[in-house]
Amino acid sequence: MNSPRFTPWRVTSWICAGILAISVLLCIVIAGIKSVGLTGVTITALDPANEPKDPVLPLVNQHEALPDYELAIVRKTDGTIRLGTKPDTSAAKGLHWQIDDPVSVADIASLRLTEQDKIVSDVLAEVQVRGRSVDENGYRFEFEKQRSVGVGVEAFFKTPIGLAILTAVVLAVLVIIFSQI
Ligand SMILES: [Ca+2]
Repeated sequence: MNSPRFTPWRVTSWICAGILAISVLLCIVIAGIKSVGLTGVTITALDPANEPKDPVLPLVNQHEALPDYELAIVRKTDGTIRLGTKPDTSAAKGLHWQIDDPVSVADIASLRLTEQDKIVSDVLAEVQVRGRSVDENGYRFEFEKQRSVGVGVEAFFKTPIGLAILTAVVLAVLVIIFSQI
């Protein structure tokens, strides 16, 4: 009894369409959660008198004795992104780092502020990205965030669930195409 409405291919095709619908829904939900990207950070020294300075020697220019701050994003996976050093600049009035390629806040383990010393680089403060700003070890970290579809989708497809769903979607689409032939 093979009613044309219920051929095995048809049924498979419907199941695949169902998987496709659920996958797309999951994709939107997870991408939505991960879509907040960090676009900039401003760091202010709360106590400028305590900023790290190079030892002032008679021959060293006073200007060079100012701190050389470096900021890095430590990601949960995929390693660290260095945002660059601001040589010989005080953070008393706030130093701003722009992040041209926003990083999903959900993927950030911490932000790490170091002072680039010629001999040893010291970690001055390390914070998690929470809320609008965090004070740590004499420094204020202010975060600029922006929601973007691109950031969410990119972060989503880096997760194991994302990869599994991508595979499922491709297979489902192929089965649907072949079942129509
Ligand atoms: Ca310096």
